[in-house]
Amino acid sequence: MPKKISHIGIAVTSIDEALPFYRDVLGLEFEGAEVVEEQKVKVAFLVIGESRIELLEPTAPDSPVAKFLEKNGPGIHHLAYQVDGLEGRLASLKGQGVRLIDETPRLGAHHTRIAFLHPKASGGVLTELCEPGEHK
Ligand code: CMX
Repeated sequence: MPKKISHIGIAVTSIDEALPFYRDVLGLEFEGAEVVEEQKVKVAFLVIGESRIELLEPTAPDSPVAKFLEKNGPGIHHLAYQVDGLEGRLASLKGQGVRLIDETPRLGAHHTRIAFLHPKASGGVLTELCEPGEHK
């Protein structure tokens, strides 16, 4: 079983413009921001219980988040579940015929290893599985 909701990803055009709502209006703890080169996004994390809100700002015109914003505007982009044994889970999902975007994990924020399932395989919700690395 997945262990918990790791985070909810929200696509924004500008983290600087979106952050005050989450940090100052809702009062969530701002944990920090970083660029995830491999995903062509800048991310900012806000802590909520055991989970996080992840604001996603594209860093390049060909970022997946840029395409999402163009099509849908800002809003909920993906749901991420924390799991153990990410490679094994991906192999098992593949064996069940689930359409994967990433058959092997990629590097995400916070030294986390991540992999996405295709939204067409999960009822229209882009789904991420993630497993914290040794630094988290
Ligand atoms: N949630 C739900 N559906 C989505 C979606 C999303 N975030 N993004 C795309 N889709 C849907 C589209 O609406 C479209 O559906 P229709 O065919 O019914 O119109 C379909 O998926 C194809 O979408 P597209 O706009 O043509 O875009 P692509 O196929 O080029 O890419 C996807 C879509 C999901 C494969 C791509 O965005 C991807 O690989 N995402 C995973 C990586 C990622 O999102 N990284 C950013 C976050 C990184 C992080 O959190 O660190």
